[in-house]
Amino acid sequence: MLTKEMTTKLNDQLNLEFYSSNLYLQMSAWCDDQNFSTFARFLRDHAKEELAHMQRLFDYVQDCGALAIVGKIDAPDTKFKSLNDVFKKAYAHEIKISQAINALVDYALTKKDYATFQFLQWYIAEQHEEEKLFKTIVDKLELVGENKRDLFFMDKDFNQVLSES
Ligand code: OFO
Repeated sequence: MLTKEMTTKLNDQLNLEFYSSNLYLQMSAWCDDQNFSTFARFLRDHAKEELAHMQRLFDYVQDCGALAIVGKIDAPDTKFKSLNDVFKKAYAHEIKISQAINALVDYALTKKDYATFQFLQWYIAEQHEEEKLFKTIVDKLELVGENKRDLFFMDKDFNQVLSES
């Protein structure tokens, strides 16, 4: 059984995952608009993954007999300076999500809510992967720089990487 406080915290996280999904969807629109079609596809697919993160939390809250609450979600930014800017912001966002998950895990342990502590382990592993993924893209973009032509070829290369994965 979830306490009222834990339910609120899980619902907050659920809504944060919703925000992540909207953020990546919006970023994908920017990439598409700038003709970075592979990065756009990657971010659109990632937006779907974030919805799955949200759904997992939603189901857990409901399965515990508490009420999942979909709240008001902030609108993400629509303007970005460059592709580099997009992915730096995405990476910074993932770090923020990891911190939120860590705080939740910490809270669950402090309150001896071992079921929620156990449930959250999946998110710990997932965040590790997500941070690694976005960091890799940021590092590659740093190497390529801001030249549009180079970025165009990187978008094509990225297509190759995605189709092989
Ligand atoms: Fe990107 O992991 Fe959820 O938010």
